Amino acid sequence: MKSRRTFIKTAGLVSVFGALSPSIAQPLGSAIPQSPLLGAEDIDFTQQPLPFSYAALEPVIDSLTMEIHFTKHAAAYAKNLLDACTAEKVDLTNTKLTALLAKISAYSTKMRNNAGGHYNHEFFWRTLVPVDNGHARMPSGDLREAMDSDFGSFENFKTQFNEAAKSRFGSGWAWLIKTADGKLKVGSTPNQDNPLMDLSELKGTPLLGLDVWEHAYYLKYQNKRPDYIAACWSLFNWEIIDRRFKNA
Ligand code: MN3
Repeated sequence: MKSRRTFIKTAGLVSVFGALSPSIAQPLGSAIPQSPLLGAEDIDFTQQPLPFSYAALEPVIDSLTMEIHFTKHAAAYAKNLLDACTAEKVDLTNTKLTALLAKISAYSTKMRNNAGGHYNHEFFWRTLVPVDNGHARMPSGDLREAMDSDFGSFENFKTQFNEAAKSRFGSGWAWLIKTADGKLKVGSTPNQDNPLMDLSELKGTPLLGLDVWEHAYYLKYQNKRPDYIAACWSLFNWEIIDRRFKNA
């Protein structure tokens, strides 16, 4: 088991990082490039380099959207999170971001928006793989069985997820989560809230999250959010999502 996982991890690193352009491969600050195969457990308070180039998700997500999304929107959440942590005296060396999210109601709105914004984007990038990566287009094994059991079928899950993503009014995220009682559940959160937050109506461990803010798709899809949602299914990395399911 262990050697297989190590092999997959190494192969993934070579194939994904091998395709990086030099500008993207530069670590941000002192950050060390993370394996794109990490599920979510490595997400901390700093923005990590993208595990793919800006153009890697074309034609689903265009290069300019990806660049603006990463270098402007996501970078701003990360910076504002650190500012909020300084102002609200968060001990960064002894605090896990997930623990902070779990008691986000004790902090400011600025902390809520930016801790959520930063976590959600780091989580999102790790969920995506280039279209022609040869990856599975649907889950298998335990996760697939859980989907059959909790939704009836993968297609039913997909329909529910699409509906959650389409119907989220204004800005927000659609999620697949594992609840505390071990069930799979689909839902959405407003703005940059997420299911790890104590004040979220939808609560559980995120397995898959989709950004449905207009900044994520407007340049290419304009008002057609459903087209963006439909296209994103070819980018989801079911190996990662399955790992999150097993670890949750
Ligand atoms: Mn976004």
